[in-house]
Amino acid sequence: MIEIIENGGFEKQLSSWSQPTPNPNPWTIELSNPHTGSSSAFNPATDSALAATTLFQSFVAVPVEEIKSAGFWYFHHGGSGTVGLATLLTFSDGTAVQDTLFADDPSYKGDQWTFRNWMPTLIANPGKKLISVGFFPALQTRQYIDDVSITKRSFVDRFYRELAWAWLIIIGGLMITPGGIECIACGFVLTKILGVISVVIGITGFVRDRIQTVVGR
Ligand SMILES: [Ca+2]
Repeated sequence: MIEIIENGGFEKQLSSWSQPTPNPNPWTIELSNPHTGSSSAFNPATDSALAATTLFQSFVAVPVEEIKSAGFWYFHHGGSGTVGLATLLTFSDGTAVQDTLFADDPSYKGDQWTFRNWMPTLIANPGKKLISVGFFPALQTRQYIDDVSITKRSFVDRFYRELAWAWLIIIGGLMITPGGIECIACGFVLTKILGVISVVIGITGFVRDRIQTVVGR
């Protein structure tokens, strides 16, 4: 796994993060309420919300299909207004999608650190490449964010996992094939049973990996 986001835990102040100029809702580093480590990013919602993100990070384009996990932790004080949480995911083709969590959604929580998973929004945009994530200020609500993370499956991860499943299928297949691998200690019937089990495990593992890649779990 490869982490795409730099300084997602805000332990190095706001380095690697950008804010627009001017920014009516500037973000600062807070030491009083970290999710992990010693700091989080804080937005006091001092001015009316901009129709643009006020904190964002850009990175080398990563295909949605290669993303293993994506999300962040938020802590909102109170919770007035209809939109609890809004972020912007920008793609390399110039399009962008808002990931919005409404305040009346059962998964929206106030006054406690809560994880927001970006994966459902990302997998709804197959074939695109993510290049930036950004945060809108919460409406009339002070908010903290911490542990912003996007992980990508490394080539080695994917290669060895698929090789392992393929190996099981090949060996299992040879055990089933007449004149193939014969486990003399096991006997004919047990060799065939072990062969079938190997092939089934190999195929099931391969398919499950594919589904998990798409769903992002
Ligand atoms: Ca932190």
